[in-house]
Amino acid sequence: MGLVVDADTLLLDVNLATITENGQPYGIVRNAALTMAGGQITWVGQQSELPELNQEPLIESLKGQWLTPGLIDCHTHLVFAGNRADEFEQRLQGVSYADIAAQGGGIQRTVSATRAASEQELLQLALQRATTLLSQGVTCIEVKSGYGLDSQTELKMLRVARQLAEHLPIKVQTTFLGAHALPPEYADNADAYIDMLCNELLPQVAQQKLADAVDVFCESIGFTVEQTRRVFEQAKALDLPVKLHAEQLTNMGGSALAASFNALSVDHIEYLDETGVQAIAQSGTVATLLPGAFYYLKETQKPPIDLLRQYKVPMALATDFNPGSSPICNLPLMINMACTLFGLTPEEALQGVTINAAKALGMEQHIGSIEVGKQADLVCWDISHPNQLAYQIGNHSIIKMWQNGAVINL
Ligand code: DI6
Ligand code: FE
Repeated sequence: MGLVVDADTLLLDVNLATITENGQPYGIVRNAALTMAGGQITWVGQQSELPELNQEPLIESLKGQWLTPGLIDCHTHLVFAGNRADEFEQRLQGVSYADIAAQGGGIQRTVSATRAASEQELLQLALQRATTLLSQGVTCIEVKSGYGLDSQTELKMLRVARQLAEHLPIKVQTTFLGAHALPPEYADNADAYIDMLCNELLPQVAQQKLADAVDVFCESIGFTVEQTRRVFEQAKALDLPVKLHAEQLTNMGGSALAASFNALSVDHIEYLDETGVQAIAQSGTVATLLPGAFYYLKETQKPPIDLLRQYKVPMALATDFNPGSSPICNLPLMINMACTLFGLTPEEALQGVTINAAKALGMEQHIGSIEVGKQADLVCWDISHPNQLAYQIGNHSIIKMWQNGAVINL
């Protein structure tokens, strides 16, 4: 008796970049077939070895095209109002990002605009951005709060993020980033703001199930390691995983703290040193690289890629899409930038927006690779090899996409 596989859909004559460790670069399987049932992948392998199926599936030949897992943007701030093009002009004149923030620009500008916007307006803006990402092959996004900095607006942002998945065939993971900047109401009293976050806002966020994780901007122009620890302790008490904006502009030791809380990821990390890399290697924390912010801020300090490789830290890649340091709504561009700016290989970069991005969201059991048991979030590309996804900028054509096994109308 051979294996009988459950299948409502059968894809034939396809080349797969499975992004699994099957001994081939990119986890390639050529001349493959794939079956799905109930939104999950039920069989993957050489077409010549296709087993018996339990029903008549819908059959589709992909004519030798390439399939990858759906891309995952694991770090975005895509719910916000307004833009900061004038600050871009100032920065081109030589004013630094930190100076603009110190003068009341930067994040505060976006906070004012986001507080003033209605939930509907924010949703419309966020839907346009999420639709853009979806059209690039992105089937899952993470979205942070952090442009409200008061209870009302932080909750509004998280509700908007949650609503994206009701309107679009895209998965959304939300992250509470109340500790993104100090709001004007708490000027010069960061500890009191952290008290408010821990005692009032975070419990509401948890109770309303509005966040899947908690993040802090731990930085010279953000919050201290000690303040970060207090937020993380409350997140832990509420059973929420943590992640951290760490070591972006200076080496504060935030990554080591994050590791001690088994953080899902530490993000940016241009200034991370070997001790920090060792700490995150031990905790299994993902290093999320954000080449868009590096490029936009004209940073010259690169993240410690060789050390991350040496200690086998999984590297994820994301857009950090936000109106200040990375107004870039383009995940495929990050695949290229990670190679050109940071020296990742095209294979590492593709892992960064698939399996390692899934790990950075704690979702690697469900998405991020083409494997039996995972959700059928798939992209069929008009390419002749997966390395083309790193090589080419701006003209990737997508033939077809699936979210949970259902064809996405592009
Ligand atoms: N790091 C960043 O790169 C963004 N936030 C953060 O903590 C920048 C956000 C902004 O400038 O609006
Ligand atoms: Fe960010």
